[in-house]
Amino acid sequence: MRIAVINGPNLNLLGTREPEVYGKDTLHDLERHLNDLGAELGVRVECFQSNHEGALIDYLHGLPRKADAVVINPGGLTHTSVVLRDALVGIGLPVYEVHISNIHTREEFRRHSFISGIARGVICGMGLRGYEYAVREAAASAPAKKAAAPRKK
Ligand code: CA2
Repeated sequence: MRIAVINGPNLNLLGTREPEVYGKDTLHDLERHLNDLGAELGVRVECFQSNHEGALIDYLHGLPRKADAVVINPGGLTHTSVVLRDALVGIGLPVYEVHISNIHTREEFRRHSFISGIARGVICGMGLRGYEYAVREAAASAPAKKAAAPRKK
């Protein structure tokens, strides 16, 4: 079982600003923790972060060959990106959406997510532990069913 953990724009700033909202740990701390957790659970965790929508989509397109589930915090793209949603649907893997903060108690524009409607699960407001919960859940859940192969004549 392989789990891709993806962070979108600005999440490389974790631990450097707004610690009251996003905590004190850096992205590097988070990724190391999730790699250790993967080893403990017997799954492979691969982490990726980009500030570029197109780079995230290119990365997603390569995932069906190397991952069984996606844990994603799309950052601000959560609230704006139809193309990210389309890419997540297109790859056909189970998606777990994570937000560090509770997007429902913040500004009105953060309450809508383009991703939640296609996600298998959504975790928000639990800080960085949300990623851990999502990885545990992805590791425990069955992968998405692959489309049936065409029958031989
Ligand atoms: O709560 C979350 O995880 C968010 O996805 C974070 C996004 C925000 O646009 C979403 O509404 C909710 C922002 C990511 C910015 O990350 C920073 C981290 C540290 C310092 C500054 C920004």
